[in-house]
Amino acid sequence: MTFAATESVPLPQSQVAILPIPYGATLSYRAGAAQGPDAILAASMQMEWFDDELLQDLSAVALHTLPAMAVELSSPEAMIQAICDQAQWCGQQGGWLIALGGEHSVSVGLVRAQQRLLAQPFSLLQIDAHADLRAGYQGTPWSHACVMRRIFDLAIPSVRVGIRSLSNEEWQFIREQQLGNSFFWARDIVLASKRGRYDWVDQVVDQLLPSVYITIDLDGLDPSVMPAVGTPEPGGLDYDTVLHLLRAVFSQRNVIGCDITELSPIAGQPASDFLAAKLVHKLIGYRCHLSQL
Ligand SMILES: [Mn+2]
Repeated sequence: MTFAATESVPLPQSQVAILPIPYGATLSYRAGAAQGPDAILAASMQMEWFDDELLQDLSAVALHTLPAMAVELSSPEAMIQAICDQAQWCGQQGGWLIALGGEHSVSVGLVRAQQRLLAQPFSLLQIDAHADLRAGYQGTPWSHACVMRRIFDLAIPSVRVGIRSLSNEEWQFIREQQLGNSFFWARDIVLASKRGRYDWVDQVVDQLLPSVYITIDLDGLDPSVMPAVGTPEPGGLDYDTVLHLLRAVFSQRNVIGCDITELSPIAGQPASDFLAAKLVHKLIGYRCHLSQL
């Protein structure tokens, strides 16, 4: 299956490459994220290519959909290494990647690949309900609950938006490392957005280096619009707030790649699958029409 059933142009000639990663081995609650990529690709077939906001026909974009990654079951670490190798290869071929998870731990491999590809430092923008800063979880340091701690270990500065769930251990770590300013808590953003205030968006962008990798854990959105996630948390972002933020980042920074993770489809409820596919659509449009390339 390819994104929106488009014919893949060769990777070196593509503007955007899509990498499905159907991996969900360390999930702790609703364990369906391995079905996420197929659900996004299936929903993508139903989307209009014309973007009503950019007023652009995205069918002109040169897309390459990579084959879904084989899931490495020997260990979570082996899977993350395989993802890193694949993303690095894709980058060396000239591909600009949107990866479709899969559980959120896939982002560690994707970010590590960017670090190998890029000579200069870059920031990470995390949209998520969870801090994901645990040192280890359920016996592994490579769990989805540790993804941002592993990225911290890579010395990549991160800005976190939509967070509303963390442990005392994580809070102590945030205090020790003085990471508090990098948190844009869901409760503040939701309230500001309801009042039509978006000054927090400028503050997010101000913290980002010129090059930015974006990781979207779909549970950053509110469960009323995105119920199909492994661990739904109340009090999340709405769809338009996420787009507002993404538009600002794409138009003011060089986005080097993105991932969308944790879609865990619910049978008979296609709205979440459609939201995730539409978000991929938006990322493609912003990349091709807003970016300072
Ligand atoms: Mn999360």
